[in-house]
Amino acid sequence: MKNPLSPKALLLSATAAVVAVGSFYSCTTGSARSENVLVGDAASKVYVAPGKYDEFYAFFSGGYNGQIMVYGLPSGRLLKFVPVFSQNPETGYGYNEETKAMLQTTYGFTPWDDAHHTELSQTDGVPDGRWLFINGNNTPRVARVDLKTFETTEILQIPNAAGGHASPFTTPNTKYIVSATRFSVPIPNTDVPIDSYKQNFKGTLSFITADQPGKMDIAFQILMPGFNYDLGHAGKGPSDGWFFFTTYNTEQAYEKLELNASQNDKDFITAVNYRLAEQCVANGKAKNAPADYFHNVMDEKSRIAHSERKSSVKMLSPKDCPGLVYYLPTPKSPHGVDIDPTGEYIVAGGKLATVIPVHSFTKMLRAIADKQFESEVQGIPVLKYSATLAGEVQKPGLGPLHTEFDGKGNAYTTMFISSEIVKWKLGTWEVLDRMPVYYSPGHLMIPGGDSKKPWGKYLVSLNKITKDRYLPTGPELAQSAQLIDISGDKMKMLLDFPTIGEPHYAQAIPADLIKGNSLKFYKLSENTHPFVTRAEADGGITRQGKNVHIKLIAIRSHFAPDNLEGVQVGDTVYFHLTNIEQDWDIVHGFAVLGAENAEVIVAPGETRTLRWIPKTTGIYPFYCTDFCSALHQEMQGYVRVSAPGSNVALTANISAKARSQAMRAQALPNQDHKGMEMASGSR
Ligand code: RUQ
Ligand code: CUA
Repeated sequence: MKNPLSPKALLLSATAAVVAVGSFYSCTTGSARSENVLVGDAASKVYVAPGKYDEFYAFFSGGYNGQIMVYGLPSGRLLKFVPVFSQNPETGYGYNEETKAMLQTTYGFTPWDDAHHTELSQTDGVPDGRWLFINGNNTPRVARVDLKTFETTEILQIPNAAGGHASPFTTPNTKYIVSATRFSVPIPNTDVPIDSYKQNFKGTLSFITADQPGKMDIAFQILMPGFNYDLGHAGKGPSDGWFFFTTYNTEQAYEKLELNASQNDKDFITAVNYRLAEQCVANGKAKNAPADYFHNVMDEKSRIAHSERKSSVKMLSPKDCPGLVYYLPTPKSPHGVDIDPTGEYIVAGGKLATVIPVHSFTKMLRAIADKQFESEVQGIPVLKYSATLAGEVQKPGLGPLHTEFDGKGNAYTTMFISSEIVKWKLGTWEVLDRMPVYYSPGHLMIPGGDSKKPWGKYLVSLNKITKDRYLPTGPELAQSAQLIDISGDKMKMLLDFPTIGEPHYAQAIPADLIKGNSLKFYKLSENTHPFVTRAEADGGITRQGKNVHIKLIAIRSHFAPDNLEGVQVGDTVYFHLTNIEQDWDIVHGFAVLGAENAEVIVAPGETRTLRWIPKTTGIYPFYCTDFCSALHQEMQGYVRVSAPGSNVALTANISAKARSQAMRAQALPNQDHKGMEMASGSR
């Protein structure tokens, strides 16, 4: 199937690479250039025929939209948005009463965050398709998405932290995920002069237990000097048991960081021996420190989220646990830190560095044993650069940020400033290939590319600047992702596709590891929601003071009850809707005139609640918002709202059975059907 690359194409792609370097701001010629790097069979390599499945699921973080986008690869087809730190009108997440608790934080209801890194759970260092984690940067949080349901099922707030950026990277068996502070702040946070930074500001590295769903918690925090902690990755194989974090602003600047945090020739990679941390905690070396944070969990059976507020964490200070932390000097304001599949090499992306430095784990252990320290920072030994260095990739390009691996001994690094992906060889550090990308790539992603076993077939470049890549859509454009074939010696550009928000990172996994586990519906018999309605005749309306609870069912194509009276102005009404279907992909929705909340979408077998406060008397229609059947447009009902103190009795009409589908099909010839459709005015 594969066409050998013609010499002409090679020449063209080499020319394109040269032209692209350093000239990405002259965007008007961008499209022309990228056509040059396309190879003849690119279209067939990304074509997934109608009705066929993609080979990989890819999970892109939504950046400042707080969500996750699920794409199929290689087609680049968008499959789903998973809301995490957001309210989502498509699913009702964060709007319906059952999910609001997911977004609870100590700052109040927080339906927004800046979500940077998707991270698949791992077994023995390999992505396993059970869960997907993602971090919230602004109000530091980590979330778990269950890949059976593609739903956010758990969110843990990170206390004593600000800017949860180095997160939620996992250890090889998902025992822990981590979160490190990007911003140092006083810990506990308190009112101090900003210029007391050096004296009062600290960082924390949080290790979060993650292998038991519903039970995430802070296992311990490590109190660190007041630097900025940027990214992290766990060791694996020989380096299993260690965690590595990039560390910048070792200058401890607190103003004009652009200049003042770029002074030092080298910053650090922080190496943490977390097995030793476990021992120190077990031996009572950690202190109980005050903390204030929420843990929110979606109950599997009732499908209702609950919040718990917690007040303390185990805080470990490096000086109470000697050998816990070492600093590895690393040029210059490093961003990404990536561990190769063997676990031996620790690759840093020094944003302002002219080389890509690679540390050796073996040499690091030796340097520690031989005490090859150049200094100490607040009791933390700083190892000698020459003692841990395995090699440097020379002249890689400009602005290295992130590196992933193909499992065949090669590494791929994004060059933000020179807008290219650079392929280089582990061990010899020679540059093997370059591919211009459009424009300014941040992360790149190879399925399993940060794990022990990359599926090294494709690479996705996540580009920060789009400019002329797509039809213009005003001042803000979709972000651009580019799919590159890395199965051969030379990279081949296959596809451009847009992404929404600002995807920082993405991860991908073979579809086979997920698709067979996908839940088709919730079992109605297992629904423990207190307001579940299991059968048509069980619905009804009840009053508790000013609160009115309406229990109703949805089934193709009606609600029962569908006529409700006795509601008064001043009441708060709760519609508890149970979808009693037990069939895949048959969801119903609910909306009522004047509802200020998003619609409620209810999956088969589950119960969802819409809260509604009618403000004036009158008749209020409600209807199904999901086109569920041929008679979807008949799926409606009425609520009568009377004046306060009115003597209209509470009644719920449960005669819906009488209006069964068959009867209606009979009673509604085409003519009437159309008339009703127009009258309902909803389409
Ligand atoms: S980031 S572009 Cu992961 Cu937030 Cu590097
Ligand atoms: Cu149910 Cu439309």
